[in-house]
Amino acid sequence: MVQVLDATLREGEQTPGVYFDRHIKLAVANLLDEIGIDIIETGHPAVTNEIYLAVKSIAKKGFNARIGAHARSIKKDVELALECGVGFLGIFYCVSDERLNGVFKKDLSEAVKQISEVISFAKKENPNLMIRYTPEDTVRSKFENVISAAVGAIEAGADIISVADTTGYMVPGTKNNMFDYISNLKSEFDRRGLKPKIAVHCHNDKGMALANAIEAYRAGAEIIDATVLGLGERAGIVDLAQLLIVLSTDFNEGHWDLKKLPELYSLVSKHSGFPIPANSPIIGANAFTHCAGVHTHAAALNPMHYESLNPDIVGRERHFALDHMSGIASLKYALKVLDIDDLDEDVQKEVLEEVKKVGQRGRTVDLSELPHIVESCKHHKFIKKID
Ligand code: HCA
Ligand code: CU
Repeated sequence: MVQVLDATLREGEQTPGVYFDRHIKLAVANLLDEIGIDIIETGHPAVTNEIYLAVKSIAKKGFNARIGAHARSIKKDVELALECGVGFLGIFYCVSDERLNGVFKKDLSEAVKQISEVISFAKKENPNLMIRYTPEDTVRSKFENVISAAVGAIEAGADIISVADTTGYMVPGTKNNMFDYISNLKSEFDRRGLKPKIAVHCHNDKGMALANAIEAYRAGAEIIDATVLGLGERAGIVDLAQLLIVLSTDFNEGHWDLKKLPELYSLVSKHSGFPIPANSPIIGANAFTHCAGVHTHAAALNPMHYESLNPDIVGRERHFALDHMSGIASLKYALKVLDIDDLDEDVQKEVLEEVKKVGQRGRTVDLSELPHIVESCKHHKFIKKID
């Protein structure tokens, strides 16, 4: 059974300008827990005292989800995370020669030593702690470096190795694909008799994050990172709702309460200041709205003609937009929803003309507006009659 790690409160807060107050972080964590998210990464306690306090209060809530903190491979970061009482600790450290030489002025063996020491320390302090080690920018780093650091981390007590596509570099079907990467990594561990869980963290710089995450899953990754609205550094990471839907509907991995997703998304959208684009899959205002006459005609007969996802899966409803594209089927559908069943065909036609006129002005007619159009058309017919 695959697990999903939500990183909205950690990676998501690395979106420029996004900050969640402590009580909002708690509310987000609460909803994530109600949805049944397996691991919640709540922040990096060394960044500010506010984050430290937020991580601590979430960890104290007794959620079913495993509560995690993020830390650099530095003892001080780990101590702060341990003080918060988390059950999961994500430690990251780069392993590429370029970064080690250029930024840290260290060679690989010194880096591996530091990673191993910090992980052994954390494990000794709390043997029940689930520890994930991430070689930052995993997929662009030299494979031997990744293996040395990961093996060192596992021997020191890491339970999970995460493959980070920190720059959204991978593309399915090319030589840089996640399926092969995870498969190769797993066989390296197998050869050494090591059995860490494999996690994956995919950035979305080329819009490939979800596709890469699914590739990783198919190759055996057991934990997948995501955030609400795909928030995160630059173009962000995998979108949580999209990931949960694909895992549940296409891979039979359904242990999440998907109906709570819209509430979670509005909460995060409101407090991150990130509007939900209308055409966003699953959550966007238009995600289950049919528009063109051909579509609405067929979808009114049977929604499967134009839907591969039933809106009910997230507790939403299907809509038929009324605008310049609408045909009589859309209008009839809307009238039925409004319980208006006494309109002559000629009035219906006139109502449709009016709807199209509004549509040509660049907006849709919503259901609260339609009865007024109906009334004015009825009135028009009445006036014509007495003339
Ligand atoms: C970061 C980088 C990171 C780390 C992922 C991880 C990445 O912002 O610190 O620790 O698993 O994308 O590599 O998010
Ligand atoms: Cu990241």
